Amino acid sequence: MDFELSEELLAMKEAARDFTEKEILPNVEKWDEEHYYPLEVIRKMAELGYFACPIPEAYGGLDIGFLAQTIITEEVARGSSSLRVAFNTQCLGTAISILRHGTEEQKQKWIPDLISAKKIGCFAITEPDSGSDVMSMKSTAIPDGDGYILNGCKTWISSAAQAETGIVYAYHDREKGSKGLSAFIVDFTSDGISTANLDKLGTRSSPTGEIVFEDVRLPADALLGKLGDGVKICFSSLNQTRLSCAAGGVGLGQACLDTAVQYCNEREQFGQQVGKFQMNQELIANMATEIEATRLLTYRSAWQKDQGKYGNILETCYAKFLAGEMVTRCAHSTMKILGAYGYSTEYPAARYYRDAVVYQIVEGTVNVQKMIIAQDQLGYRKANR
Ligand code: GRA
Repeated sequence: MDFELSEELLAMKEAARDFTEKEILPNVEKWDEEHYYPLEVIRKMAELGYFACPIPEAYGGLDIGFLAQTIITEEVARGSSSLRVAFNTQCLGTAISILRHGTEEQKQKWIPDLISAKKIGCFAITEPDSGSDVMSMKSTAIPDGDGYILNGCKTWISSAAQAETGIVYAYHDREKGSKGLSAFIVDFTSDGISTANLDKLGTRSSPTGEIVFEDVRLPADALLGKLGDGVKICFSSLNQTRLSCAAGGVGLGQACLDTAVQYCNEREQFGQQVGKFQMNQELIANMATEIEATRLLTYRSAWQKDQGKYGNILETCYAKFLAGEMVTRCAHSTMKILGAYGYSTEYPAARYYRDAVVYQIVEGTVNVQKMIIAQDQLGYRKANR
C-alpha cells in the first residue's frame, strides 16, 4: 500500500493548480454572475489533455489513467465547480462509454472529437418524470428500416443546448423491461432536436438544459453496444461520472477550507484573530478531516478503475456520497466563519455555498448512494458488477 502520489502525478497536480490560478480564478466570479460558459477555457483544458487521461493513444488520448484525471478534476473544481462538469460531458459520461462499448468505427469517429472538445458532448438519462428512477424513462428509439426513430424529452442535461453529440438512453422495446433499454450516440445536428437552457441556483458557468427529440431519425450505427445493452451502459457510465463528482466535491471543499483559513488568519474580533476561537477551530478541524477522508476514498476509486475495475460501484458510491455531504458541510462552515462577508459577493463563499448543494443531487442523489451502499451491506443486492 502506497499513499504517496508519484512524481508525475504531483507535477500534474501542480500544473493543474497553476492553470486554475491563471486561467480560471481571475474570471470565475464574472462568469458565474453572467452565467457564462467559458468554452474557450474548456478548449484550453482539452488542449492540455485534461479530458484525455484515461483514453488510449490510438484515439487521441494520453493513456495516463483515471487517477491522473481525478487529481486534475479536483484542482479545476477548486477554482470553478462549474468547469468540473466538462470532465463528464467530454470524457467520463461519453468517450469512456464509447471506448468500452463502441465499435472500432464509433471509437474513431467520436472519441478524438470529444476529448479534444472539438465537439461538445452530453449524456442524456434524466427525464421530467424520471430522475432517481432511471428505469421509468419514457423515451423511445423504435427500430425503423435500417435505423431508429427517437422520441422523448430529457431534462437537467449538462451542456444540452451546446452539445454537438450525446449518448441518449431510450427504450427500443418497452415490453422487454430492462432488456428493452438501449444506448445511442446521437448527432445533435440531426433534424427534430430542440433544446432550451434551464436556470439554476449554482454551477452557473456550466449550462444545463432540456432536450426534446421529435421523430429524430437515427442511423443504424448510432446504436452503442447491442440492442438491450442500455442498462449496462447507463449504470456503468454513472459509475464513472460519479468519480468526477467526488473529485469535484473534494476540490470545492478544499476551496471552502482555504477561504476559511485565510479569513481566520486575517479577521480580528475581540482583540484576536478569529481563528483563535475554539468554535471556529472545530469547524476547521472537521472540514480538513472530512476533505482528506473523501480525497482518499476518491483516489482509491480512481486507482481501482486504473486496475481495470470499472465495476467498483460500491467504492465509488462511498466517495460520491461522502463528497456530497462533506462539501455542503464545508460550504456551510465557511459561511459561518465569514459571517456577513460569506453572504456577500465580496468573497467566493457565497458561490461555494450555491455550488456545493448540487453534489447532493447530481449523478445519483445522496439517498441513491446510501441506498446502493446499504443494500450491499445488508446483502440484498451486491453493488459491484
Ligand atoms: O434484473 P433486471 O433485468 O431487471 O435488471 C436490473 C439490474 O440487474 C436493472 O438494471 C440492471 N443493472 C445493471 N446491469 C448491468 C443495474 N445495475 C447494473 C449494472 N451496473 N450493470 C435495474 O436495476 P435495479 O438495481 O433493479 O434498478 P432500480 O432499483 O430500478 O434502481 C437502482 C438505482 C436507484 C440505484 C438506479 O436507478 C440509480 O442509480 N439511480 C440514480 C440515477 C442517476 O444517478 N442519475 C444521474 C443522472 S446524470 C446527471 O446527474 C448529470 C449531471 C452532470 C454532472 O454534473 O456531472
